[in-house]
Amino acid sequence: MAEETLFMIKPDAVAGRKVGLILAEVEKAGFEILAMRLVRLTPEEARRFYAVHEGKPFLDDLVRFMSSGPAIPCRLRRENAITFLRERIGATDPREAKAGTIRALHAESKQNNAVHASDSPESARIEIPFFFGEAGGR
Ligand code: 3AN
Repeated sequence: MAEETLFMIKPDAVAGRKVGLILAEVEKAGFEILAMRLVRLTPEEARRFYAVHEGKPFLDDLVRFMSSGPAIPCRLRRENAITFLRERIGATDPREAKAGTIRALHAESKQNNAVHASDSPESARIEIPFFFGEAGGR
């Protein structure tokens, strides 16, 4: 079944000029780009986006990183999009990510890990409207 997910190229990958390479990999993997923006998150927005990590020791640094420069959220569609994209991006820590995954290729560290992808249908239902509102960005 065709499914939608929220994908985001994080500030490290935008600053590192990896946007074209990463989008090429996403398109080669069969995803359709339904909407895309370039946004600079405020610290408040970054904290709200990562609300599930409230109380974690890395949250303040994560918020600083995510608001340090522009990021590119994308609304993507594909068969089995959520599970498939999570496999394509690889583990949170690039040292543990399988060879050939986006994080193995492009991430710097566990925090500066190049990309985000919704980890469940519940997350996608919250994360897509976070960036693309009621009208879905179309
Ligand atoms: P994923 O992005 O693989 O779903 P999450 O949801 O556990 O991973 O973490 C969200 C983000 O928080 C990660 N993408 C990463 O930037 C950061 N993060 C997670 N765990 C750590 C950690 N132990 N130290 C530093 N940053 C972390």
